Amino acid sequence: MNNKPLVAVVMGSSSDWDVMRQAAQQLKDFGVAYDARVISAHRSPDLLFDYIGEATAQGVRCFIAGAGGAAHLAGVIAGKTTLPVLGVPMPSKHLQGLDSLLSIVQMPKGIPVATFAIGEAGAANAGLFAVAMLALNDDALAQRLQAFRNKQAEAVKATTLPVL
Ligand code: RP5
Repeated sequence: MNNKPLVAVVMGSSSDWDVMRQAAQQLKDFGVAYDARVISAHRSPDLLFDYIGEATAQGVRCFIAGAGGAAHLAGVIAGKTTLPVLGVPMPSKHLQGLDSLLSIVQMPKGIPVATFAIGEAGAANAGLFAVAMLALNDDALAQRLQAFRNKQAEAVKATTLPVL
């Protein structure tokens, strides 16, 4: 990992890491430098605002934000930067992440957050979506992304079902 991250991966709690590591893993697998942090919008709002400024000054191209419950992290980041914000709803104890999903997806008009699926699939896809955005200006990355897609297609093609 070089020290010039292109993607900031932020989550509201260390309890989110088990899910959010899927986003980081995709970025790592594609060789995209990232910075992963625990910063809470409600427990540490000043730290969040400072970090958004620092990360932007360092040249990050987008934020991936994972949070659960009344999940305002992605929306607050989106309100503070014009960089793309990719929101990942965390599974939650009482509502299984439906609260997180609605909190992230229902952004009022004017401040968009691109919202992904609840949990691990959403985190991984947010990482892949960040890769796709960066690949618009990086031919080598675009080729790696295409190869990744080809591999999935080949796996489907090679799938056989048990004979009854
Ligand atoms: C949110 O509250 C976090 O994003 C996390 O998903 C949820 C629970 O946090 P902890 O109580 O586990 O720290 O802010």
